[in-house]
Amino acid sequence: MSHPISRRAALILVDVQPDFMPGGALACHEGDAIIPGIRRLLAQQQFQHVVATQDWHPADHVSFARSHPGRQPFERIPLYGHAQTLWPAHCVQGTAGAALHPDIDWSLVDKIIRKGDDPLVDSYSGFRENHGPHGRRPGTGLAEWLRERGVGEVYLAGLARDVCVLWTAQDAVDLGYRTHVLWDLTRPVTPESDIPTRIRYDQLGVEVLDSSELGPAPWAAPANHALHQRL
Ligand code: VGL
Ligand code: ZN
Repeated sequence: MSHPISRRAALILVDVQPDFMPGGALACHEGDAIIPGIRRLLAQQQFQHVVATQDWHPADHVSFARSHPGRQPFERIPLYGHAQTLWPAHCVQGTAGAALHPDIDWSLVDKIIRKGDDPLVDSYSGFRENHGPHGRRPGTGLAEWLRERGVGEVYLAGLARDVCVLWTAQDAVDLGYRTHVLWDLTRPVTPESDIPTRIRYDQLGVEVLDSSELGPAPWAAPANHALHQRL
């Protein structure tokens, strides 16, 4: 309890979806272990702004191994001049595995950003698509949404800490946000990558902390609230 949360901070929940959890199509190691902590964080209402991303692919998405005859999941192929990892089919639009996780009250979230719906382009970051056929990386609308609300700091949690959370953090840093990752509320697709992943966050200038270190949010304290009601 040493890390106060600014009024200008947003919590971004990345891809909290059953397909990234045990039993899902692209399960992260212990992916479901983040659920209780995320529920606790949302119940505490310490963030002025909360956003969620949702991986949302068509059935024939370019990132699926099955879209490339002869290829296997987790192989890498060149695509648009960059390496593309081929994944098992996951988060197919309208399936249970693609839903926002049913154990979280999503009415506590202000904005949901769907990504990965272009059949030809993957999208790891919540801010913009991966490289596509035209070289550009079109935005998802998240940066504009945050800018309109004066957000200057982001806290990331969700899945996977070595893929979509990492790419979202990288873009957040590039866009000038003070960027934090709540390490205990993330899990990896590849647990063996945890040490290099952690080093990568450090190199990016991302502050890595645990959710237990958060709070209070001085602007939201009950005492302040009572004072404002009297004024
Ligand atoms: C993700 C691989 C493919 C993620 C999404 O949410 O980290 N990883 N699509
Ligand atoms: Zn995906």
